[in-house]
Amino acid sequence: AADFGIKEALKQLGVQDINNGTSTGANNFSSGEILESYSPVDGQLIGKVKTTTNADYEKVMETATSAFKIWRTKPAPQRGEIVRQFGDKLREKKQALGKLVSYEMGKSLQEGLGEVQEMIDICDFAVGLSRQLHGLTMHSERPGHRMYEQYHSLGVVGIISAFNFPVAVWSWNTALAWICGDVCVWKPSEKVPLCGIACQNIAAEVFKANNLPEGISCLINGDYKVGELMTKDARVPLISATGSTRMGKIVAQEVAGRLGRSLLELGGNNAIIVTPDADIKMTVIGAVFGAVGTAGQRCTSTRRLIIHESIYDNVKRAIVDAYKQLRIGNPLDENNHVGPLIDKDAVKMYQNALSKVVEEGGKIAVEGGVLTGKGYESGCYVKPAIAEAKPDFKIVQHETFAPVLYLLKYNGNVEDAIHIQNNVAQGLSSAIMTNNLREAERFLSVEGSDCGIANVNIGTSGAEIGGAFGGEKETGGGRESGSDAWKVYMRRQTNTINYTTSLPLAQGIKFDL
Ligand code: UN1
Repeated sequence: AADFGIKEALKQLGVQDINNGTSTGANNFSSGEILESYSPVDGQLIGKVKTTTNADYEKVMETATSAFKIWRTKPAPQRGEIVRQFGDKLREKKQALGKLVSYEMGKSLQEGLGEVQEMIDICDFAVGLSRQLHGLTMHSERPGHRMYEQYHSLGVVGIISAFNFPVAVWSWNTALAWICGDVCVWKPSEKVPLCGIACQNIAAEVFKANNLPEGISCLINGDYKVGELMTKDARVPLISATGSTRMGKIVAQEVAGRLGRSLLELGGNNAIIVTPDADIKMTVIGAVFGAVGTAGQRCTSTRRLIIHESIYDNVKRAIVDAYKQLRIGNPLDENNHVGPLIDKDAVKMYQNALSKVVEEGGKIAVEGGVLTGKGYESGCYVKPAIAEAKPDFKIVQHETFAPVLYLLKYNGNVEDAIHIQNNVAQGLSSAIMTNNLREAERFLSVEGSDCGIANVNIGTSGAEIGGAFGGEKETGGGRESGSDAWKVYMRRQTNTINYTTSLPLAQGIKFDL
């Protein structure tokens, strides 16, 4: 654990605290209104940031587009070397950055450090990938011709990220975009602006030490209006946006309207199916971490448990017992499991979900509530709650970004459980707990889970960076991080070369002059 305080962490990250003026971060032209960042941990003002005006944005785009002209000409493995150095800097700053994530966003320190570890992991992945940006070669139908495809850098990548993973999601995009030869403009969530400044400073340090243009990494600050500058801007060929389905639909239409590309990672309504053949002990660990980790504010958080009626009471009892062990409090204290929600608006949405589920006929199995008193002064700490509900309740169909878990009962066979699991608008993460091979394989088959992530004997959250991350339906269809997610950050070109002295046409077409 880090044995220094938040002030020291801010200092190490080049972020000014409240007593020392306003942070802008490296290569940031922001001159607009002040944005204040309050910690949900203790309600204290941590620091201030200036927002990006339209004129500032133009300056950012100028540096980004001119940096792209230089960056794209560097061989990909050299770009990989820069990302390797960036990963090393993150290793150095892991404690400080993990601490800031925990303090500004509210997730537990272990999870804050875990998030920085994800950044380091994606850098390692990207370094290897920088020598593997492969295209295919094909056999031409024409004699003396060669045909192949290659991937070229795309340009300026606009990144819009959410408060819940204030640093990792940016790095999943940047680490890949950078080795692909793109430059990035990032709008972090206005709820966690200091995390943005800290990351920007780390990146800028690496580019500067290598005499590379600062514009390879750019930061813009503010709310959705600042994001809109990018989504409407034809100079930004790719927008990668993480957040609510509501936001994603607006971004998708805006970007599609100019025929740009978008990579969307939106809401989930993730379920674990618990069959009669489930290992109950494993189920409890997976479900409880999935439901209360990050205070239920992960896109992959477990929202629904779909439990077979024959084991329903047993599973319910085991989970309710486990909830009694949960310690809620300051996330920087490693003894606590659950920290605060991001802000009071989130607390209202949590309360709303709990009253809605009762209104619709649900039964509370673990009582929720907002915590008050010593240590809970920020007003953002809530008790993780469990409600017994029906799959078709409106509130169960809806993603509430809070620690509210719905227990749903199924009878019949695994197909019935799969039907319940798929019968929601979202399609991010899903899991089945079973030792029955037939059930597991059915769950993974074409007739099984319709989500982008489907796990067996693992919960819904905590994906590794090596796989492609994202989901279907209202989750937006994008894939980030591992596997071949890099391809969306590049443009593909098909090349045919004729090395003869005649010009035969494809499809055998005769055209004699
Ligand atoms: C998110 O919540 O935006 O699988 C991403 C997980 C993390 C990523 C979550 N690796 O929970």
